[in-house]
Amino acid sequence: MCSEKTNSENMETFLKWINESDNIVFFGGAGVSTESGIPDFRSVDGLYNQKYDFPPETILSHSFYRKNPEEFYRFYRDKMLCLDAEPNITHIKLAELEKAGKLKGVITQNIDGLHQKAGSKNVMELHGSVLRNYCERCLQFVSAEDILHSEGVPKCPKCGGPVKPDVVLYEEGLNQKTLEDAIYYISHAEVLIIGGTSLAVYPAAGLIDYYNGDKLVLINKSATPMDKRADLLIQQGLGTVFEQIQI
Ligand code: CNA
Repeated sequence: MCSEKTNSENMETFLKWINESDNIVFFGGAGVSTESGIPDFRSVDGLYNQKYDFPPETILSHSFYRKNPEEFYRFYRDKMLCLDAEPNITHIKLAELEKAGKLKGVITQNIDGLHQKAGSKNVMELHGSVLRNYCERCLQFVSAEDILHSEGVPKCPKCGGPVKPDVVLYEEGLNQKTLEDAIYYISHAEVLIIGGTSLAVYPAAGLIDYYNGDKLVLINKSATPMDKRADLLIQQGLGTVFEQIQI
C-alpha cells in the first residue's frame, strides 16, 4: 500500500518533469524490450539452464566465442536473435519525445535495434547490434536474417571467412566514440531517465556517475544497487509508466 502511494506520487512528479523539460536523456537496458517479448538476462538464464552447459555471461564472452564458436552461435540464434520483435509503448513514446524536441538521445545496452525500429534517431548502442554482422577476414556485411538461417559458424558469402556479430562480448571493450557520446549526453542532461536495467554490468552501469542534475528518475521492476541515487524511484513496469506520457 505504502509503496503504491509513493509510486503514484512519484508518477505525478515524473510527468511534470517530462512536461517541463526539453533536455531529457534516456538510459536503458534489457527491461525496455521484455514487453516486446525479448527476455532479459535473468529470464534467459532461467530458461537456458536446461539447454546449455554454461551461464550466458560465459557463452557471450570473447574467449568462449573464440574457443567454441558453434556453441556460441547455437545460443546466439536461439536467445539473442529475436528478429520478429516489434517496438513496445516505451520505445514508441521515446521516439515521439525525441521528435517533439524534448528528448536528446537514447543510450542503450540493448542489441535488438528496437529503438530505431520505433523511429528514434539518436541512439547510442553501448553493446552494439545484432543487426550488424561482418566477415572477420574481408569485413563484408552480412544480415541478421542470413545469420539466423545459417548453420554452425556463419561463413562470408564472398570469401568464406567467419562472420562475427557487431556485439560487444564480455571481455571486449566498448566503442570509444559511443561511450564518449553517452557521457556527453548524460553529463548535459536536465532529466535523466534510467529504465529496465539491473545496473550490474560495467562499464555501462558506471555512466550514472556522469549525471550532474537533480532529476534522476529510476524506473525498474526490481531493486538495483543504485536505487539510493535516484531523485525519483518508480518500481513499475516501463509500459505502465510510459503509456501515461502525453506528448
Ligand atoms: P538485466 O541485467 O537482465 O536487467 C534487466 C532489468 O530490467 C531487471 O532488473 C528487471 O527487473 C528489469 N525489468 C524487466 N522488465 C521490465 C519492465 N517491463 N519494466 C521495468 N523493468 C523491467 O539487463 P541489463 O540491460 O541491465 O544488462 C545486462 C546485459 C543484458 C546487457 O549487456 C544487454 O546487452 C543484455 N541483453 C540485451 C537484450 C536486448 O537487446 N533486448 C536482451 C537480453 C540481454
